[in-house]
Amino acid sequence: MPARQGEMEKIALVIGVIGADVHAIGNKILEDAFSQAGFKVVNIGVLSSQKEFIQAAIKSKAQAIIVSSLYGHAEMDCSGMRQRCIEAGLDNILLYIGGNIVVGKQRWEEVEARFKELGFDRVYPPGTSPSKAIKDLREDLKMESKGYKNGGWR
Ligand code: B12
Repeated sequence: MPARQGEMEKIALVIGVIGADVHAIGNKILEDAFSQAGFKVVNIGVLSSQKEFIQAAIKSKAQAIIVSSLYGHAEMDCSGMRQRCIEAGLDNILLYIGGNIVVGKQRWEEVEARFKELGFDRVYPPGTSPSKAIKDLREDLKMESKGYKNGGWR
C-alpha cells in the first residue's frame, strides 16, 4: 500500500548527542520541536559517534545532521566529521551544532569560527531555541521555494 503523500515527502533529519556526553533532556526537547515542525526525526540519542550519525543519515536519506554537545568537548568529538560525511557520499548534507559546545565562557565569534572551520554550516550559542534552527533549516533547504509548508508535505 503506498504511503500517504505527506509521509513520503517529509524531510529527514538526524539528531543526537555526540561523544561521551550523556546529557539527555535537551535531545528529547529537540526531537519534539523538529517533529512538531513536520520533519521526520531520526534520533540516535546520547553517546553517539560520528560514524553513527553518518550511518543514520545514509539510511534515512537525511538532509541535515543536527549535533548536540553539552559537556564542552565538541571540538574534539567533531574533528574530521565533514570529511567523513563527504567520504560517505553525503556531499551536501547540512551540519548544525548547538548546546554548550566549549568548556567555560569563550568569545562567541572565535568559537563559531572554529566550528565553521570544522565544516559546520550553522553553529549555535548556549540557550538557542530549536525554533531558530527550524527557521534556518527552512532557509538553507530552500523549503519555501520548493513548496514545503513545513518539514512535511507540499
Ligand atoms: C542535568 C545536568 C547533568 C546530568 C545529565 C543527566 C542526563 N542524563 O541528562 C549529569 C549529572 C549526568 C551531568 C553530568 C555532567 N555534566 Co552536566 N549539566 C546538567 C545541567 C544542570 C542541566 C542540563 C539540562 O538538562 N538542561 C536542560 C535542557 C533542556 O537544556 P540543554 O541540555 O541545554 O538543551 C537545550 C539547548 O542547549 C539547545 N540545544 C542543544 N543542542 C542543540 C543543537 C542545536 C542545533 C540547537 C539550535 C540547540 C540545541 O536546545 C535544547 C532544548 O532547549 C547543566 C547546566 C545547565 N543549567 O544547563 C549541566 C552542564 C551541561 N553539565 C556540565 C558538566 C561539566 C558535566 C560533567 C562533565 C560534570 C563532571 N565533572 O562529571 C558531567 C558530564 C557527563 C557526561 N559524560 O556527559 C557543564 C558543561 C560545561 C561546559 N560545556 O562548559 C554544565 C553547563 C554545568 C556547568 N555550568 O558547568 N550533567
